[in-house]
Amino acid sequence: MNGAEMSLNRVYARAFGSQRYRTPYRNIALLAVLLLAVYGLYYSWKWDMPSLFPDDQNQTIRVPSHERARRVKQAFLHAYHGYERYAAPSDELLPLTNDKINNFNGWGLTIFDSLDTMLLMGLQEEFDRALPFVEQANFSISENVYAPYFETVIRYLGGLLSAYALSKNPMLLRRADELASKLDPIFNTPIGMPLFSVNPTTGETRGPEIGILAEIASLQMEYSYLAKLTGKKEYFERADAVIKTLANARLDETGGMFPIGWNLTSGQPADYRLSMGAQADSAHEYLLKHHLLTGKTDKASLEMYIRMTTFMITNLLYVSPNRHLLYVTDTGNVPMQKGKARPTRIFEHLSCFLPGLLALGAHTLPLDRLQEELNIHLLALGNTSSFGKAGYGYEVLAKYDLKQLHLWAAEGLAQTCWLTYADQPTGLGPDEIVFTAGENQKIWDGTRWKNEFEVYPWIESVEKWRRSGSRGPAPGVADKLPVVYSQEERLSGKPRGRDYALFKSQYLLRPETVESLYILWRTTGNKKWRDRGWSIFEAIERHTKTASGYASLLSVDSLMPKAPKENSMPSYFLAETLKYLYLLFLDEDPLPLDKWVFNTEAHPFPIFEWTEKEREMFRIDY
Ligand code: DMJ
Repeated sequence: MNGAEMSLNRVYARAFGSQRYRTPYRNIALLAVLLLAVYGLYYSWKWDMPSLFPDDQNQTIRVPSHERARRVKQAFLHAYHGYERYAAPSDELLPLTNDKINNFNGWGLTIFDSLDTMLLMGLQEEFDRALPFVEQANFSISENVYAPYFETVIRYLGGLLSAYALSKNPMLLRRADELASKLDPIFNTPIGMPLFSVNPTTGETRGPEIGILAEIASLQMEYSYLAKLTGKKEYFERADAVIKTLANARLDETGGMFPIGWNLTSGQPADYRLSMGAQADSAHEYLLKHHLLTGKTDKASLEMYIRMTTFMITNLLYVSPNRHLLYVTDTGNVPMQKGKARPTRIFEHLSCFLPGLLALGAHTLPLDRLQEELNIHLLALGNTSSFGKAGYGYEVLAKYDLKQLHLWAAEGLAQTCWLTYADQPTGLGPDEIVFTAGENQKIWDGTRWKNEFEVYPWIESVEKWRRSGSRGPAPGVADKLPVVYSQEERLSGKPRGRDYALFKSQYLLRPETVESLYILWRTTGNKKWRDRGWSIFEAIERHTKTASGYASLLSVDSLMPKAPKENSMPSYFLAETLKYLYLLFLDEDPLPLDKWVFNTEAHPFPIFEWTEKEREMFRIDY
């Protein structure tokens, strides 16, 4: 008997008593342990039990990334084949009834929105089958029906341009050019800002005088890239008019931040509503992305991006009272009080693009050397007469390392976005939640949590944490375990412990959270973001799959007996959600972030620079 066997025997002897009983009990015990282990492994594989570890590290071992990417590709094929079979060339599939709907012009929206995902996934057959539909789409609609301009640009035009960039098929560029010229009457307004909708056949336009920020200021990427590809000055001018209008607006009432409502005649703000979510999101997104797309030459957009993020961090960012979840919120239509915007404490799924945007900015911009490298003076941005009330915010941030601060906000927000998924019995995130407010609101004073009493507690907290040299996670970004309420807790109507309540409980197959997980994975290399994306994908498979595609959910917190589905599969599920998930698990990176920029519908465009000739021809002054 060797030493190890002797000590094992000693353990058994202690556990099972005398020598007499040792052998039979030992064998039975060993067998039982073995059976239990096999059963446990099978059970957790079959039911995909949440890991004991916050980041589901066991899943990484179980499913390698190339297999994850393959499974996402299968999901795309399932959705697209269902669309092809029951709905093409209408706009979208109705995945519960195997029916179709024309909700965006009737030109085959899902085809246009899916082209570049097919190319990235290597689905040549599907792509080849799609091309004749793209070539034949007539880009016209019946009288008295109007194409919503914003959606048409980000989905159809963006899809065509991106598919062109990846395939170099000239038909795609020709169609993009044709579509943009048919939409052009939309700009027949006093200062060249787009109205809400246009009939591309008659050229008639429709829309109120007060435009919505996201809808009037999310075209710069598409039009600049189109100008680059076609050499047509008019496309450059469309983008430039938007940039100039935004840059020249008087924003003293909103602290330098763009509100949602805009007067399309004067080009000035028309209300006080501030948001990073619905009706505002992509306008904020295009500030950074247009700067990056044009090889960092559009400095006006960069300045606006720095101003926007400075305001957002100092006014719209909060932390929840008990779990210390970082979130970004909106304000109602009321003027700022004492220089501070009043929060609604609503946190939208749509805002979950923001962690990705902040991480992209921290990764690509010299945020810690703005003054030296870009001649951007933070204090000057805040102290001009146009944004008087923002002064204090800029003063606060001017002292700090902006790169660190943006990354901190990115990681904290991404964690909250992910937790809103992991907290639900379905593992899928609600469309809107509302956070607990009031006296319980906590701040971190460097050593402990205290009640909120300062205007900008968070920035101070992070800076104190940084100065303290702490090795632990910064306030608001430590990894947290999900809080899943039991059925009894939900039925009792008074569950506690999450720091928020569901406000709109649908899951609409939206991309924003997985988009941010993807950007965080690429920019930080931390595989926890990948693992969280995998949990989300598994939940999508488990709860939203139908015989012909994938369906939105009416509610993320009900499993009675199954999560209730809605008869809708938006095209952005194929264009964005599945594309970002696929890229998240791909080991090689086909779209390095210093060479490609995604439009707001996840259509990648290659970064370019204006030539001297183009600068002269287009009269580029940035
Ligand atoms: C997408 O169509 C785009 O990302 C848009 O900018 C807003 N959100 C939807 C999907 O949620």
